[in-house]
Amino acid sequence: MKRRDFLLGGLGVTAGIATVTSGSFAMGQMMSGGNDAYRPPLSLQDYALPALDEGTSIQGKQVFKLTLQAGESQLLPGLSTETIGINQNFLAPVLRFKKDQTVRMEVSNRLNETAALHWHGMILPATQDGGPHQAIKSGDDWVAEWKVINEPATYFYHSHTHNHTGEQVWRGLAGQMQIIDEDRDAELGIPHQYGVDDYPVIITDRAFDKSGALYYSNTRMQKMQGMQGNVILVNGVADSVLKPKKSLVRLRLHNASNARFYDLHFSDNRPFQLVATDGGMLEQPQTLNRIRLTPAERADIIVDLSDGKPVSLQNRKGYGNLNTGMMSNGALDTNFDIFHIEPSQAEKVPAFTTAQLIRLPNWFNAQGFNVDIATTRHLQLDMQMGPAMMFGSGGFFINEKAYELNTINEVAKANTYEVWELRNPSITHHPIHIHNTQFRIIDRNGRIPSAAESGLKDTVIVHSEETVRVLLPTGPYKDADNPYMYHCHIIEHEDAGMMGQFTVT
Ligand SMILES: [Cu+2]
Repeated sequence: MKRRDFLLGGLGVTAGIATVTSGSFAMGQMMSGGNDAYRPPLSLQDYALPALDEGTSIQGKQVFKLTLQAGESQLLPGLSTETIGINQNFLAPVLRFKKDQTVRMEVSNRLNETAALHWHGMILPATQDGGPHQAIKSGDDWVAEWKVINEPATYFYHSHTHNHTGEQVWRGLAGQMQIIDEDRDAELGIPHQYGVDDYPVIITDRAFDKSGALYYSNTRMQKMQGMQGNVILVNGVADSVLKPKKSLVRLRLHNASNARFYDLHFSDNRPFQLVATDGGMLEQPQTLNRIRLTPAERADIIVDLSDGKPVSLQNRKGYGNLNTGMMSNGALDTNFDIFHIEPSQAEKVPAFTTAQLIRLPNWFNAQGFNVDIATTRHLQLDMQMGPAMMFGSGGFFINEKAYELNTINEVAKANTYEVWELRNPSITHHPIHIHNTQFRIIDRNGRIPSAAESGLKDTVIVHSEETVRVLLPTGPYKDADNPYMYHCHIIEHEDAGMMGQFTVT
């Protein structure tokens, strides 16, 4: 089936949708500043459900065997692409486990290069975190083990290799983790059956050259806007169609792109319920008809498809670093489809009506803090526009320092609460990720954030000219020697130096 047939053919799609989606055809011709990105005509493919890995129970632990490997993938029709992945040639299985389990990740690096594998969002000992200090040399093995104390939600695992995170993630070293609680989901009426009514939607963008090779550029200009591509993949497949088995589905939206921001909505503007963000559920479902996701952010949404009508998840242009300041790039900042849903065969099930989900920790309210604040840290995100940026090796700083492997920038006390004030005077937006914690956003430029941002988070967008305060628990693990990272999750910014490290003692 050609995409035109899906958009215009006998599926009852209205002309209105076709008008909106026609923007995506223009993407085929667009280029980003000077690269020769290639996008062949694509035809619709089936939604790709990632392999599910729930581990093997061995002596009270959930054991996962993860092999980093290289291979060939067919990402574009008729062309072969060299990629890397985990237990597969491109991207990775979805890892599912439960709170209170001890997980043991046995990682084998069968790539011809050093790699590191980070468990994004997890609260765990620093030596198990998989940051740049836990590099795994080619041919070596590494084991990470921790007791799961995070809340059920959608998480991320990906390369975090010193200076090479961006290109390794781009080539495919990334996947989704899910902490699940099926009993609680059942009580709340939240879809939770993997591949039946609960679907990962891991969104990445990639650029290719005409031979089908992945195109990755590290020029100064590319670093500033981050590496973005003109082919949108969901779970590694472009232009796919999900045919859900039930009429009420949970989509685990996951921005696994290096740098691209998404402003997501459905083609018929239908509402959906946001039930969880990065690190756990919201207190109440939020009814929305659009949601923004910057790199590394996740959102679990519930969508009612009981009308049986096909619908597309789409990006609306106008959000992200491609339209700020001198970065303005109309070619890449455009409307396009993410993927399609065709629910005519879905079994009809009751609508989602739950009003109250959970209670969040009561760390603060409009009157002030309910916990003692051990420290307030001030972190300034800087992009130097002078010679250092254009000709030097750096230009990306936090508090005027580029990342150094052997510098501890901050020291926190275990089992305390801190306020981190993230200030962004630079010309682009920066999604900031802090390891080993799930925080809550206090305010943006002094204003209480939207209800959609009221839950547990590990990544927060700090827009240009914005100051965002977050309240974070430092966690139970003490280690004076081994640090955790905090950094911009536009991975090219991270690799270029917009990262620091802290210990918890
Ligand atoms: Cu950044």
